[in-house]
Amino acid sequence: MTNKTIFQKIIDGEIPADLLHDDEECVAIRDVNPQAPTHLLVIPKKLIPRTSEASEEDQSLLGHLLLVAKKVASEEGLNEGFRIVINNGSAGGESVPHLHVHVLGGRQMGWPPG
Ligand code: DGP
Repeated sequence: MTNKTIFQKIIDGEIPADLLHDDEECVAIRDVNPQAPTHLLVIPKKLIPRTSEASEEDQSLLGHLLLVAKKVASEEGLNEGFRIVINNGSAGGESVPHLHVHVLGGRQMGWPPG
């Protein structure tokens, strides 16, 4: 398969990555282009391109991603707070068409987000 996303290649072990979390359903890695002192990505192993293409059968998986997000945030010491972001589609700032949860922390977040 030639059109795998970069995340699928990481999940499939074709590209080495430091896995902060790895279970049957998802992995967590550090973002290569961090937007905060700590910037993690929680990525489902199932290829769901984006939230708008998730279905009812993904309900448990989507909840699991948030639980893993808070676990890795805690492990990274983000005790003062953190932000979870899921970009959806081009206007939402999505660049990799494989659903992923951003976990950002280590600085004060602003609102509204850009
Ligand atoms: P988004 O714009 O929401 O689709 O976020 C994609 C993120 O993926 C972006 O913050 C940069 C990150 N990224 C892209 N390629 C790689 C990679 O090869 N390794 C890692 N660790 N992160 C990547």
